[in-house]
Amino acid sequence: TAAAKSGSAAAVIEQSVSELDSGVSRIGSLSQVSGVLGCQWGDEGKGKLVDILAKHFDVVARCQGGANAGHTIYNSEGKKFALHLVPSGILNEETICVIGNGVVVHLPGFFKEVDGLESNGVSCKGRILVSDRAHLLFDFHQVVDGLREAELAKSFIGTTRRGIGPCYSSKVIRNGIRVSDLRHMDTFPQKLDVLLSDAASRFEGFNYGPEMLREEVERYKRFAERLEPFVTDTVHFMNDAISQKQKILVEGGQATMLDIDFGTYPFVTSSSPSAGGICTGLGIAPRVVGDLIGVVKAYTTRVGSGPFPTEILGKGGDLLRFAGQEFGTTTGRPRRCGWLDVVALKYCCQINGFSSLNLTKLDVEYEVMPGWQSDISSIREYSELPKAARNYVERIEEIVGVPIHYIGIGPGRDALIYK
Ligand code: 2SA
Ligand code: GDP
Ligand code: MG
Repeated sequence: TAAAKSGSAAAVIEQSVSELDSGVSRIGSLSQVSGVLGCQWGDEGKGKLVDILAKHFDVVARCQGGANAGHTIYNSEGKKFALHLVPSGILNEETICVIGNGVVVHLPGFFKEVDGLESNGVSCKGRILVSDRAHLLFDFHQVVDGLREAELAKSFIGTTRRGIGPCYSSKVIRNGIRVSDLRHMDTFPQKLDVLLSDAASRFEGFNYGPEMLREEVERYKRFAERLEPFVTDTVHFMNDAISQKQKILVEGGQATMLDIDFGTYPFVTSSSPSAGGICTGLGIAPRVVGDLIGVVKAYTTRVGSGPFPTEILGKGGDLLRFAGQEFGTTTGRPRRCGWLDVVALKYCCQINGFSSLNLTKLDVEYEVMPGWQSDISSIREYSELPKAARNYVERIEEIVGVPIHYIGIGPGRDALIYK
């Protein structure tokens, strides 16, 4: 920083405190109910921002999607965490994490994630609430996901194969099984039998018999017992928290270009990762939702098939993939890479009405511009960025008409410039 260059220790401390203050006051002024949503095709760095913001919020809630999401976070010691179903507020001890009614919950995966967090010293006890209305995603949904992809052959979607589409199909066709159904184990086997028989009659490759049902029911009896302390009427919880003036941060999974309504259909996910999903996925009123921060990468990535107008094929794409470490957090798949698509970003801003943006991975952007060949990852003040980098940020603001308040220049908690 300028102070560091001038060499005075007191000036350095004073300056870093004032930089911190500007960031904290910006975060502090976010609305009581705020949200962090993806602006492209996912993996913009939502998890990192949610983790940073979480200590200023009482509750962090997921409202849609499931374990298809992959949110990578580094804690202050640089330890890496990859979260899928558990909200990215979990690393902040004071935060309560809600898995809302709009989420689809794969219990074996959920317990594995909780065990992994606990064994890494993150206490989850009493801190994760799972909606009694959330739909259960069974292993068979994952099998069906794979069978559907195989059936589509060359036109496959490129799903994460986490069973998301098939589980939301069960929900919408109205024979899905919800978390609250685990409290009625007498009727559970019959409900599961309907789902499994359906899958077996639809797919030749799906083997199903009484032994499979019996084993799955026994497994779910054990899961039901273990899940009970987490189960909550989260609609009630969220609305109570709002009346008690608690601060709530909603964490989006995936992104608007993958939205079932607004994305590049049919190459989309099966939920609503844009603003509307917040109300339907948590049971809170639109008028309580305030600031929404859109997270956008300085370039674009997408995993899976589907249109990608600014994709860079060949060497250029490879360069971005390696510089940005663009590999799926859930599946490890290489992500397709390309230029920032400002037309798509503008469309996304229209749909979601963002109050500000978090531009991420500016440190990775490799466009050759005068004065921007340097490593910007240790810069913490906007004015210290190379002129070409600032021009880039300001041009995006100008085109999309939303201020960029947060700029990512590294994966760590401290690697954020508050503009
Ligand atoms: P699905 O599994 O039915 O939701 O897949 C449908 C489309 O949605 C895309 N999708 C994603 N895109 C980016 N990131 C996601 N999460 C993981 C990550 C992905 C991974 O953080 O890296 O590890 O591969 C995610 N989840 C779903 C998917 O690619 C399909 O295009
Ligand atoms: P999410 O799904 O939107 O939460 O994003 P992912 O976690 O799947 O992918 C984003 C990746 O970029 C993660 O590995 C983050 O640690 C990393 N990341 C986030 N912000 C930045 C940034 O500003 N610069 C760099 N180099 N990496 C970042
Ligand atoms: Mg991701």
